[in-house]
Amino acid sequence: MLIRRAPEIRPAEITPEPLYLGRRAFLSGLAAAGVALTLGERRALAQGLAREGLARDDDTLTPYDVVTTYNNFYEFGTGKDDPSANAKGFVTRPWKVRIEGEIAKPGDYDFDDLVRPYQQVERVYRHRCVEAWSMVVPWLGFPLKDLVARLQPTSRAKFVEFTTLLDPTRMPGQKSRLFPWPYVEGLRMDEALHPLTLMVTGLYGKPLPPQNGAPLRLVVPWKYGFKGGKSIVRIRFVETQPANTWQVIAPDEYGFYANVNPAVDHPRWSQARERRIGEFYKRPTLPFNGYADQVAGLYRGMDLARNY
Ligand SMILES: Nc1nc2c(c(=O)[nH]1)N[C@H]1C(S)=C(S)[C@@H](COP(=O)(O)O)O[C@H]1N2
Ligand SMILES: [Mo]
Repeated sequence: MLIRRAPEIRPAEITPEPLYLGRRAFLSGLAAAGVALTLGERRALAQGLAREGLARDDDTLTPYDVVTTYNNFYEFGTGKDDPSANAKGFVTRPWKVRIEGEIAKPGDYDFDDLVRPYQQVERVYRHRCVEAWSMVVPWLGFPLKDLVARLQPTSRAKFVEFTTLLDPTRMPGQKSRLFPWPYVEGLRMDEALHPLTLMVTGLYGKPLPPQNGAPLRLVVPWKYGFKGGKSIVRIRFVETQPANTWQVIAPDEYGFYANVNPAVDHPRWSQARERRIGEFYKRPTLPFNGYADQVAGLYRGMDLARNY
């Protein structure tokens, strides 16, 4: 239901008419339409997608300009507008991804060769930062489970670890000692195999801009945004739970699971509500960011207030 084949963009579909887009050309049409949609168009498009099970009735796509200029990517600075400014000349070809650990087929893959076998899908996901703001983003990518299946994990593979590029000459933020670089994130195997978990290569029908994690990043829509490591160069299958960067630097504030949970406050602020970027009134945060029906079963029997 959630998987959509990226349609061919035919000239007849290059029209910003929102309902037409929602029904027929879907998100690929957004690139052709120049992604300069009005609020009404973004709302109508999201409502069309809601009917297809891709969004909620109260979701409106966050404008392309906002998604690509309001970013968290500390390798390019800590301000929200730093990454779009500082990542401008970031070169993402050639790009190697090392895949190793508990799998039958380890190796160094060229990015383009790595992603080529997978059917690209377009998914509108709510994107909730731990800082209590959120967006609605039309991502382009492929389910991580498709990649994992091809790599043939061994029975010892219990977690997957994702590592961002380490290169202070290209990522100026890494000259600061803010983090123990490189940035590392991780998922439990069943989370990695969940069909909602995406390896993302683009947004709004276009290749991923550097500030959003080009050429390859992780997106796990029921977790806080920091679980989505950007500009990934290593994917490692391991037996023990990876030490993810935010948990390493602030273990009393950030856990491994990081499931969106309005009932568990951050020690310094509430997680009960969130500000959708571009909206004035805060809205309630939903358990598992609104994906509880699909993912709550992964955590049955776990104390989610302790395992945050
Ligand atoms: N390598 C790396 N990945 C990262 C981050 C980062 O600083 N470095 N920030 C995370 C946080 S806190 C969030 S909310 C999301 C933001 O993704 P976006 O800028 O595409 O919205 O990226 C996550 N991935
Ligand atoms: Mo975040």
